[in-house]
Amino acid sequence: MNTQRSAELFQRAQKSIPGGVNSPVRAFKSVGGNPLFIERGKGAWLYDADGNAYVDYVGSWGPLILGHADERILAAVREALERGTSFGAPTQLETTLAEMVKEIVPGLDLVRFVSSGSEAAMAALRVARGFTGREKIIKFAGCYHGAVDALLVKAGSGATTLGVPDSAGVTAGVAADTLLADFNNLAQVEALAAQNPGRIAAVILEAIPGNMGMIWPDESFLKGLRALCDREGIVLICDEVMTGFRVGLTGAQGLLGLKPDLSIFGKVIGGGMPVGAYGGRRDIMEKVAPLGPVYQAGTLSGNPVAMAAGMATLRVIREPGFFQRLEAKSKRLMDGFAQAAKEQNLPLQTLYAGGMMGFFFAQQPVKDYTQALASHSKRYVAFFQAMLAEGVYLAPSAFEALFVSEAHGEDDIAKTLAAARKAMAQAAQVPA
Ligand code: KE4
Repeated sequence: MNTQRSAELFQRAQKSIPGGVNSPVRAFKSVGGNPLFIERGKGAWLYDADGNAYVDYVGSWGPLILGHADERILAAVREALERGTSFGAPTQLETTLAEMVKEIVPGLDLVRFVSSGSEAAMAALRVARGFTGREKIIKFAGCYHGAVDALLVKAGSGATTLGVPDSAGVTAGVAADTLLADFNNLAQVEALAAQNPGRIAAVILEAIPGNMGMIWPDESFLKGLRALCDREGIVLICDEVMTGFRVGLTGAQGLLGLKPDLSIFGKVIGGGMPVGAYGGRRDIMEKVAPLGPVYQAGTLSGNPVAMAAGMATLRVIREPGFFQRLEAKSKRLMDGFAQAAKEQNLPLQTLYAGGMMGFFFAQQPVKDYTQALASHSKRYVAFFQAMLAEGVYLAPSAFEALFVSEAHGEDDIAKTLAAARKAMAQAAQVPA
């Protein structure tokens, strides 16, 4: 596959942008080779600067649940654009999208829009600290909640991909207030709570992590977290930036019966435009300025064009049958990957929920960060490169999730599974 033009564009980009990318995971560092420069996308397909075409399972890291350049979203954005791009004043669109989100996700009394998932995570932590008057927070190794100082401690996604789960520049003072536990390990959380009585403001988690690969929570773990937070007066924050409106219409919390105090969202609710959101219990959210003493603000928060893209997306995905059809595609794909691995005698663990998928080259199901890191990431790299050569674009990291869209059709899935059979043979060449 000729990728000369991408290589030239990458050289040029590196002269002006750190690493030539505006987000580290895009740099292909852990999978080798140069990142592809994308010219355009349509439906399930991406087209790079050399004219190569790929069936896309990154979907801009989750937002594009309807596929690239969906006509319904483009029409909504064009209509909004005609009226102006931004006002820095309230618009009806923001209220309508907030009402749509509240209608879909139970327990959201108030919602505030921001421009990214990181911003939403930062704000949710600040509100939890302002509400409780406490300073410490608990996060889980391998969970990623955005590029937020307090949360870049044993973080997943690009931080793990690049092997820098604890970022430079995060001060000891900030990190000292971030307590760490292993995902699916309730005993560790109980011990942290016992060692820090009355000092923990919040527990934050991805209820179905997708940033150390995709991992399934133990039911007892989530139930135990909820009970512990009730008992200790700790704010339970569910990070649904990736899983919200993705693993099912009501996200991981709806799928798993979790009732968080605050939730954060992003990705799908922006339909590919910059949107994040945080919201939840009224008594907590009423601490947010201008109602209360917790300050949070943003020039482009609730941007009307972004709101229009989000509304157009939610109008489609809330229709009956949408997630059944989407999950059937995920099942076809993961079952096909498992079958292809079996033909090569390769141990493969697969997971899917709604339009989100994950797989590990591992003997046993992966339940936490340590086990994720122990999976055979070199086999992932071989598989990734072989799939790319076959025109299938997977996440350029073993520590991410994959996303299917409404636009992925039977032919796209058949092409993907044919490529997977070849790519598994390549992965099998990598010694155990
Ligand atoms: P953003 O600031 O990137 O919009 O959202 C941060 C975030 C928060 N919470 C979860 C669960 C997330 O997955 C993310 C962002 N996800 C990564 C990919 N796993 C975004 C890709 C990137 O960093 O370039």
